[in-house]
Amino acid sequence: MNAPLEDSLTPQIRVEDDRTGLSITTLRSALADNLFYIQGKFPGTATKNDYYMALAYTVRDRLLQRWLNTTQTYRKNVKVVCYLSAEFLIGPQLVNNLINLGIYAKIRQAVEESGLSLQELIEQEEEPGLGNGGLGRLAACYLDSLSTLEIPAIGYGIRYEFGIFDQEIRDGWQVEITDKWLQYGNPWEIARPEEYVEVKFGGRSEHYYDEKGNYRVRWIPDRVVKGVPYDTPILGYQVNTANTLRLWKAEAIESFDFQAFNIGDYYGAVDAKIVSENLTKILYPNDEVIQGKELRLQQQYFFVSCALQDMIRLLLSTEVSLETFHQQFAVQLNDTHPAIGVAELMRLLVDEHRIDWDKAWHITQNTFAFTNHTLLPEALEKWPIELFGRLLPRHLEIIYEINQRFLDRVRMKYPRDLGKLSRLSLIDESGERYVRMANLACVGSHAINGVAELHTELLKKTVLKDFYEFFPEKFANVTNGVTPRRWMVLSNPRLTRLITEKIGDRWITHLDDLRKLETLADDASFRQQWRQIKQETKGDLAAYIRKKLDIIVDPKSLFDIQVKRIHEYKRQHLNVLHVITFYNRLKHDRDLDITPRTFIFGGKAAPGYFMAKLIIKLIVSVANIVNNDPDVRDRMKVVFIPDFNVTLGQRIYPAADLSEQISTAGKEASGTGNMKFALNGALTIGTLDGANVEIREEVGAENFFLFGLTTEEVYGLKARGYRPFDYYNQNAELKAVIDLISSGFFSHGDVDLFKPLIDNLLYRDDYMLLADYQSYIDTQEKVSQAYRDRENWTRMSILNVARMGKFSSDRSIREYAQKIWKVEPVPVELLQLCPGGQ
Ligand code: F58
Repeated sequence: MNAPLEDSLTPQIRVEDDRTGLSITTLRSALADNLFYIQGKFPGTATKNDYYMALAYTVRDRLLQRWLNTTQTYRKNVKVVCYLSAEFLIGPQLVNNLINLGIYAKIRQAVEESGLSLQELIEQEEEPGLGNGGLGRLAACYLDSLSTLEIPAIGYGIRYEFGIFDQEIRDGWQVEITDKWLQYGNPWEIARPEEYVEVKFGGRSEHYYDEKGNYRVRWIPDRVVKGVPYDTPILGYQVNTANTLRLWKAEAIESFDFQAFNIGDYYGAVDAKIVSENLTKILYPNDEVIQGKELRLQQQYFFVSCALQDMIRLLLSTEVSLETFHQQFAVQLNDTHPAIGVAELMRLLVDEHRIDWDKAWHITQNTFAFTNHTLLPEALEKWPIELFGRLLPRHLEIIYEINQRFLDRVRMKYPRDLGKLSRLSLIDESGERYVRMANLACVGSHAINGVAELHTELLKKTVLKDFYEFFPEKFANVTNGVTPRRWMVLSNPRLTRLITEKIGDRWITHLDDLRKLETLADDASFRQQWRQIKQETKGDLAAYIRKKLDIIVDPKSLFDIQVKRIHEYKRQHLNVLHVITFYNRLKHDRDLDITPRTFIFGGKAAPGYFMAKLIIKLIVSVANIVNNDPDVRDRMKVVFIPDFNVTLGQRIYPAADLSEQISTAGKEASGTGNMKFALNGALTIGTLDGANVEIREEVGAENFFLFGLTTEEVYGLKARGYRPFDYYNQNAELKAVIDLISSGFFSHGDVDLFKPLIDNLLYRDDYMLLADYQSYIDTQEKVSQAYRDRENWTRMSILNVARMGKFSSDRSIREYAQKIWKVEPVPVELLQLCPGGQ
């Protein structure tokens, strides 16, 4: 990879020694030192991984200086944002840190002078897959922006030993392989075992009178687990701010249960250790559909309790009163996964720190803010009361108390409206009783936001309607964004260089500057350069596909890409219906003058999600037939790239001509892949869903391929009674496609294989693929026509990029900071910190 930017960007460093110095000589000697002293290897016997580790430590040393300065600066009474998220999908760290430190080119030189290839070392890094998809990646983009904007922040989450599984495709089916990201050690984290906290589970609560005769409650747990923090410094771009991502690992309080050990029960003694450590073993790989698993609730409570105890300790280590907690911390709940924090903060304040209920409630409500990421009813978390009470008996009492006080206010506002009361209640009593986490989050927060304009409006009209009517002032929208550092500078060095040559580098932190490219859209030689870069980047992806999958694709064909988690609402199978339509048209008319296309898919399916796995099988089956059919050779190819993750995203987004954003209107909360594609010059084919609406507004309707029903039309059609079978019957081309799948053409004659998928489409079609089919096909035809006019396509591509300024996560974070958190930047000065001193 080429240097994204040269080192004119290197920030001023005042200390020059072996661990902080940035000269080539210092870097080269630091690399050799680390190979010897950390990896314990001579160059002759060192593996690539040894070199990667030595390099990573060389870079980490340079981060530490900034990180310690940052921590030091924050001791001075500044308000800190605490982003609570069960997932942080941060991606590989090496290159990002090189770029943010401004030493990419120097390190490359130092590495190459040692006879190594930087690219090869970069590829050694295992990415930490501590998230499922958009929600986890958003948290990572937000950490990048918080640091870049110099806003004091801590990300709190879970250090899963096994992150999202690695995906392999065998015989067309997804196979899940355990992700062992820690097996060779993680150079980016620093354990802080001395800062452990204890987290209780189970048992009962006990009511008593304290020494002053005040009525109090204490929790007598039946189990205690230790939470050990592991910190990863998150450096901002060209600033000295390095905030902390603090992930918690569960450990047993004692390595052995000595009582059990003494009576000879050796296995029993080690049992407790295993049970405790299981807590943070594995990330639940489901997206959108939640499973009410006890271990998942334990994970949630575990990391939230660790985080809140950590904040309280930080606060009490200063002179400041605990009653100012909400002035010191703004705590953002990334969906409902950390919503138990509302009850936990109340417990800590009331039971453990003896603050009275009303004051504690004021603090709590002013501390928390809640982001919702979904409209799918099946994704709303709720926990059976029995399970909840068994695990967190005191929290259940607290939730009942919060609920009673809240429902008293509801009754006051809506006397005799039992429907309202039962919908707003924190407890679902319609059948088996549940605790509703979204309701807890809404009541316990001062701000509630959706992640795109449409999504926020729909929240107010549907899933959170009653809350909106009760607390209208709490609702706000903050449209998602992505970090241009990783999603352009790092992943698209060629385009980064071209843009920077033309408009300077300010756009990297002020993405609106890309507007300056607009006039260049009319410059033929600029368009030529733009096209050339896309061509080369597509060439890189083609080479990857050939090497990994042994499929030859033509970089001159239109790269039509859909990468994201596999889900019925995201409609990868609608894309497949188009692929087969395209194929049929070619088969029926061999001389058809079409625009050659490469259809690329990627994404993981939740291991228990049968339909999603069947969709993958369908894609791969269609690919096998199409790619081996000489009749369509050179005109179409279909590729499923296995194991889509952050690293692969960095290769794929920049290589796209067409971005597929084709969810059923009203289902995708925002999407963020849509932004990464458009920022890298892909045009979008999409529905009016999530942030697509705003992307289209920004880039202009003429530069966006819109199709499909609107949300209102979806609702309307559902209400009138949707009959997918009629669409099938009335559309000969659609019928031919469906019949071809049913005939076993793609499944070696097996007519049963795809039956569940086809029956679902014909008789249910919850996501209305058949209703949108014709509009999608017609719009794809427009795409093909548009691609033929290469000059105009390039113009549209340039205009897309030029108008993507809004979708920087810097903009999102500024909005959170102003509207919700009320925090200001606190610049960090790089002081001379000598080890052992200060
Ligand atoms: C995603 N949600 C939304 N959830 O689907 C997407 O539209 C949005 O852009 C993104 O959040 C960021 O706001 C999502 O990724 C999960 O992965 C959860 C994981 C845990 C279980 C429930 C779903």
